[in-house]
Amino acid sequence: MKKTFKKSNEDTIAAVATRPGESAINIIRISGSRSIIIADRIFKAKNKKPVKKMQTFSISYGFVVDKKGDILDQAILTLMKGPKSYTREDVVEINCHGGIFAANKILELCIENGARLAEPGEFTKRAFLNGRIDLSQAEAVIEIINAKTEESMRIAAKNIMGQTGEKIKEIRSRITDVLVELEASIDFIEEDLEITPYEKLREKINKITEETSILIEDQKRGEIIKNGLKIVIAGKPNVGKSSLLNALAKKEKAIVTHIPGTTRDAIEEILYIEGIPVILTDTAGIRKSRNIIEKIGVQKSIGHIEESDLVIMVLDCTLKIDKTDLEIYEKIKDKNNIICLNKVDLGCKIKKSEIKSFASSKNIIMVSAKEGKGIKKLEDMITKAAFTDRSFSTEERIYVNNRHKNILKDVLKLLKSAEDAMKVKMSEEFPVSDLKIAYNLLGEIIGQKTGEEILEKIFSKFCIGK
Ligand SMILES: Nc1nc2c(ncn2[C@@H]2O[C@H](COP(=O)(O)OP(=O)(O)OP(=O)(O)O)[C@@H](O)[C@H]2O)c(=O)[nH]1
Ligand SMILES: [Mg+2]
Repeated sequence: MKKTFKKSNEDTIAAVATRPGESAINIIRISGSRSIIIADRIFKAKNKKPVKKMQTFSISYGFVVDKKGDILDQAILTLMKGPKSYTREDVVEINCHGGIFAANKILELCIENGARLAEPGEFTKRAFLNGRIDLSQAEAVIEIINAKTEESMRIAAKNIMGQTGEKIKEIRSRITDVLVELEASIDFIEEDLEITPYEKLREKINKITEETSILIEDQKRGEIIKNGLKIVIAGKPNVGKSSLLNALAKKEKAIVTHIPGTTRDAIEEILYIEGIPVILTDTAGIRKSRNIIEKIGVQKSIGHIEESDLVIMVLDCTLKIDKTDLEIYEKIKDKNNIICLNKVDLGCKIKKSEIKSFASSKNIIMVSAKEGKGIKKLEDMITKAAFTDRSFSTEERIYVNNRHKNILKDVLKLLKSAEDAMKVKMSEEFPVSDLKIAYNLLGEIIGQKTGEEILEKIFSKFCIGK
């Protein structure tokens, strides 16, 4: 056996791919040029056929044996020869009986016979390095493993099929089109043959900018679908915040009393509105208080507002708007917000126009948390506000991840810079340089010219055996 300390992509790797612990079966995965040789050393088929004689994508029943030839376990072996395998290398999977002992023992045998322990995500990394999938597809594999809702699983499944990669390639090829025209002009400059059609090219850049912006905008929705929409209910004491949480949650989660300052600590409830997970937080009513507990509660309320995706500010519509309301609005005005006039069952003293005099919010709604009036409308308003009015459907949308979004934001800046340069008719070298950088950056999304450090970071999030 070759003893090397440096891990190489040429090594044959092995890992237990199932979760250790009690289970019906466990799977040991081996990938690399030596996997068939190793399998033949540790597995004896009942029909005596060696693994190297097996057809690809066939299975064999037999026994795992140790060095002395003693049987360790009954097993089923699957052979998937490269390049038509997960990693594009020869892959052998051994299904053995459940429990920790058998699987670990078989893994040990693989190592003794020349395999090296796989690192987290190394099988998927090889699939990427060997060109079977692009980097965005590899990332989607983790997303499917981590998916907590059906909707987020569907998004990840589409990305595994390469949807993001396709879109990025399309944007890159549009950039190439513009680059070709610009570079052709540079070539002809000496001969004074052609004037660069900047107007036409700017239009093209604008179209690319638009598409890039949509991807960034939709990432926010994707994030919400994956991790839930964080909504905070805020307002003065006693306006009916806890009652509103209960009305939306359809249960008596928070304590409601007529005493202002009832809620001291933030109360969280997870619910689903049209299939979207919502993390709804009821907070302590905001007012100046001498009470130390209440003061801390108010501080917390402000913290929650800052972290939220959407704030529902509740007003008691039987009372006139006062200074505290205006101060609270100051804290939420830069947030996506809904202004909720509560207690309409008692008659409303506030006119919408009064609210519009200090708030720019277009989302103003009247409800009665106590009687459940207007709650359905409020739910509709929440989904519209969260998804900035664009119809909500995962079908035709592409959801990039956070890493992709940050790259796309840089691309957007470069596109703008290229467009600006063309606007003021700077020489072709300037937009060319911006567009080339943008083109290369986009490559990082699909894994072209992606540094080892970034790859490490991505694949380390995987579990061992994947
Ligand atoms: N008539 C009527 N009363 C309501 C409505 N919503 C809440 N209330 C009453 O208003 C009082 C305060 O309600 P809460 O939900 O505890 O108000 P809060 O904003 O959570 O108050 P704090 O926790 O003290 O900040 C209670 O007596 C509720 O029954 C409503 O829609 N109509
Ligand atoms: Mg309360």
